[in-house]
Amino acid sequence: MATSVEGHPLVFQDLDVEHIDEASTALEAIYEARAAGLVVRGAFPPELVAAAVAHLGDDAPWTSPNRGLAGGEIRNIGDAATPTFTHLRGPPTEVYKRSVELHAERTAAVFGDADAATHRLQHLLSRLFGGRPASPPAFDATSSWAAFNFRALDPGQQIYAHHDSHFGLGVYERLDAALDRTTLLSFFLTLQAPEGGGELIVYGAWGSDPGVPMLPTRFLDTAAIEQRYDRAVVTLRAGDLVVFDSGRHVHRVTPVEGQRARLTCGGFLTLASDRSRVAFWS
Ligand SMILES: O=C(O)CCC(=O)C(=O)O
Repeated sequence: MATSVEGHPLVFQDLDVEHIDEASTALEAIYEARAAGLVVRGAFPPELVAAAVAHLGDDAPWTSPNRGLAGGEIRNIGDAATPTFTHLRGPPTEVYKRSVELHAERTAAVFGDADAATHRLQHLLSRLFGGRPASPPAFDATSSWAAFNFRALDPGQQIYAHHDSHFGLGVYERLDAALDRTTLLSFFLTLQAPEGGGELIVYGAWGSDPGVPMLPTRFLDTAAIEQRYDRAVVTLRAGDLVVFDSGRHVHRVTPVEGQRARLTCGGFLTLASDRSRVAFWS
């Protein structure tokens, strides 16, 4: 951790999946900004993770929504409800709907089962919210939001500093009005860790802070943020699940080093305003 100069507290819990019931208030604590995030080690069974890695080779149906963003290209299977270089205001609703329609088939092709990963996420997120239900919210009368998408960061690529403030994007008109939009949390599961780099860094800076350092390009000024704010560096192994307050905290993923791509699957989550359930989606 860097020396704290200014910024918000960075409580980041790190626990083994066997102790998950000791974190039954974790999601509320993150949502209410009493903690920045947590890691659940060994959250997914190794055989499910290995099946996914075996099916996420170059012949999988990857797309490159950030093509042209030097050093920041990320490959995806399935859309994320975020701005990308291809869709600066996020995927249009009809584009996202295609991801919804293909989600079960794509997930079965990767994990060898259409539901196993979603059920595991439902179980884990529910445990982190005192046993209350966790599921993807309704997208329309017959389908739910896609539960997660797959991401690959190739050697040399990174995710630049950002915060995930996406509720204003058009596709979120489809999000259940009973869900809290105060902040957005991110979750992701590491399927394949890179040989080096690819760490998640979460800063004590919030995207909403007045004076958070920006470059003339409107990208966040990572060098200035590094100097000014505390940070949590999260090193993830295959099978680890991370949940953090990506809606408020500036964060990034450092450049991947070595020969191997960094593979993750994940999305976003929020709590119902009445705190009765958790909703997660890509
Ligand atoms: O590493 C990932 O899959 C995503 C990291 C990130 O920027 C996020 O979850 O918001």
